[in-house]
Amino acid sequence: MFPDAGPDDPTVTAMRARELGRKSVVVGDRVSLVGDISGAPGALARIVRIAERRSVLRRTAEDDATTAEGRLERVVVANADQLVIVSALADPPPRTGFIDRCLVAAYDADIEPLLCLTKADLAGPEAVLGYYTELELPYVLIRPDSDLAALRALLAGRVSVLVGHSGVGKSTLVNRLVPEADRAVGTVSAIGRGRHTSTSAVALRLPPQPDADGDPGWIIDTPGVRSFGLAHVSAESLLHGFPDLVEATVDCPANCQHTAEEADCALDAWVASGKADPRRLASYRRLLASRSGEGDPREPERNPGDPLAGS
Ligand SMILES: Nc1nc2c(ncn2[C@@H]2O[C@H](COP(=O)(O)OP(=O)(O)OP(=O)(O)O)[C@@H](O)[C@H]2O)c(=O)[nH]1
Ligand SMILES: [Mg+2]
Repeated sequence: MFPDAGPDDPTVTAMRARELGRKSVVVGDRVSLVGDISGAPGALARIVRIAERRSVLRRTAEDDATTAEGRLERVVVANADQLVIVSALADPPPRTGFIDRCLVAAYDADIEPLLCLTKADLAGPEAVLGYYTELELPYVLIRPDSDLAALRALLAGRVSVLVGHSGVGKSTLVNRLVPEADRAVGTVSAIGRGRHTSTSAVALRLPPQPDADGDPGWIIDTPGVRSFGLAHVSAESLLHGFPDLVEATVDCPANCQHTAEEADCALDAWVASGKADPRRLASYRRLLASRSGEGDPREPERNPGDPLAGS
C-alpha cells in the first residue's frame, strides 16, 4: 500500500518473494517491490521487503491465555493511525465490553480510537455515550441517510481501520465512503453463529472531496470478529484502555492486582467517590478475570446493562 501514491498510480499485483522467509505481509504493510510494477493485466511483481511498521494492531484469536489456540496472536493490520470501533446501536445490540476491548487494543498499539455508532435510525446513542462520558472519546453517529462529511474529515490524511462485530454495517459504510468499493453486505444473523459477509481485510483509498484539499486518507474494511481477544496484552497495559481509572492506581499498594479481591485496591474508593463510573471498573475487572480463564467465555464482550442479543 502506498499512502503517498497518487490516485492515478497503477494497482500492482505482487506476491511474496521467497527471501521474505516466514515473515507475513498484512494489510497496511508498506513494501518494496521488484519486477513488473506496470499494473498491466497479467503483470506480477514480487514483494522483497516489508518496511518497519509504524503501528501493529493485534488481537488474540480467543481470550484464553491458558491454551495454545488462545495465545494464537494475529496481526490485524499494520501502520493504521486510527481504529474506528464500529458498533451498531441495535441489530446487533451494542456491547460496551467489546468497545472496551477495542480501546485497550488501540491504546496498546498506539492507534487513536474513534467510536462509530451505526444504525442510529434504529436506536438512540444515549446509553452507550453515557457509559463513556469520562473519556474524551471522539464519536460519530451514522444512519442510512446521514451526511458523512464529519466522518470524512476525521478520516482525512490517515489510515483508518474499521473493526466490529459481524453485521454492524462496516462494509455498508465503506461502500458509502468509496462508491466503487463494491464490498459485499449481508443480512444480520445471531452474533457468533452467523456467517460473516466479509472474509478478508481490504484497504481502499478514499476519494478526494471537492471541498477539501490534501490526502483524503485510506480506509480498511475487516471481517467481523466475535470477540477482540487480548491475551497478548499484559495486565498492566490493560489499564491503559481505561484512562478514566488509571490515575487512581498511584494510590494502590505495591503489587496490587486491581481485582475485586484486593482489599486495598484504590480503584474501589475512586469509583465510590464518583470519580469514575462503577460500570467501567466492573468492565476492567471482567477483562482481568477473562484472561485468567474466569468469566463467561461465550459472551466475553457483554457487560451487564448492555441490551440482550436480539432485543
Ligand atoms: N437500519 C440500518 N441498517 C443498516 C445500517 N448500516 C448497515 N445496515 C444493514 O446491516 C446489515 C449488515 O451490514 P454489513 O455492512 O454487511 O455489515 P458488516 O459489518 O460489514 O458485516 P461483516 O462483513 O459480516 O463483518 C445490512 O443488511 C445493512 O443494510 C444503518 O445505518 N441502519
Ligand atoms: Mg463486511
